[in-house]
Amino acid sequence: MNRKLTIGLLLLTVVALVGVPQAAALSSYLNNFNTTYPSAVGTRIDTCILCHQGDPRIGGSTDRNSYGAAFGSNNHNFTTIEPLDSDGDGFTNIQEINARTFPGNASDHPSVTPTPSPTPTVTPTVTPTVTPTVTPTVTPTVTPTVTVTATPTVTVTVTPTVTPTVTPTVTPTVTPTVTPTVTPTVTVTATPTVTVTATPTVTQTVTPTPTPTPQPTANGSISGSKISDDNGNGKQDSGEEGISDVTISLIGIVGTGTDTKVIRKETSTGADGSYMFDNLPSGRYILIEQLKPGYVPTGFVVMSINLANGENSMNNNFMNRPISNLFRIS
Ligand SMILES: [Ca+2]
Ligand SMILES: [Ca+2]
Ligand SMILES: [Ca+2]
Repeated sequence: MNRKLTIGLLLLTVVALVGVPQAAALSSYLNNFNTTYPSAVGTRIDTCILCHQGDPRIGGSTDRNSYGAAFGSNNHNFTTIEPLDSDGDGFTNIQEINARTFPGNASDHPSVTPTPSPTPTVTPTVTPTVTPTVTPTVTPTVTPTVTVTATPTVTVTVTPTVTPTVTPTVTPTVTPTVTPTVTPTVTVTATPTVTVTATPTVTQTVTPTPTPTPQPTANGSISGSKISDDNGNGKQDSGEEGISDVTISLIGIVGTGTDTKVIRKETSTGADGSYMFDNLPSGRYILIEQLKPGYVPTGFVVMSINLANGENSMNNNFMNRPISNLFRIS
């Protein structure tokens, strides 16, 4: 072996001792990234500048960018920093990884505005400790309390509210509206039309006929006798005869108003003692007898007679007793 080959081997050993640890550390994190996100293997973000300012393999800066810094401060756990937006470009780290953009470079981000997903990935560290203790204690206590309290409260409240509201509203509205409307319409229209038209037409045709009072002017008479009342009892008995040739005077007032006039007449009794005045109009008359010597009156000396139209007033007798038998006991 010559001297050049020996020096070459020494250089490779130095490079291996100095440069390899840095490159091995970087590739181990990148291998860890590729293990976590297998679909990203071989894409544009499967490179050192995912976490660093530059690519150290070509002389770039090894300083970590914002994503690499977050990775370092979270115990080198890619899953933990998925919900973070390390470069502040509006997209979470996992969104950028899925879109193959660099989560540590704000100028490189997905072209389409993503739908912001609310913090789903914070849960993984919290979930395993919370879930097992909550679930078993909640389930048994909830089920029995729901079943028991639901049944009694529903049955009790339905029954009392339905019964009282139905009964009072139906009964009062039906009864009053039916009864008053039927009765008055039938009774009123029948009675007045029959009774009114019959009465006035019958009564109006009666016309009184005036009866003219005729004025007959028939004459009447006044007659009588002068009787010899021998026993003086004032009436004519059998055997008592009339007294002849005695004057009977008549004075009458007849007519009315300006036609009033006085009638004066005289006559003498006949052989049987009778007398008569005829052709006398109606009026008020006075009869006066003339006493014959030897006689005294046993009745009226003067008679007053109201003679009606055409009346014949008879038996106007004058009773005279002879003085010769005045003291004889009859
Ligand atoms: Ca971002
Ligand atoms: Ca970015
Ligand atoms: Ca006599």
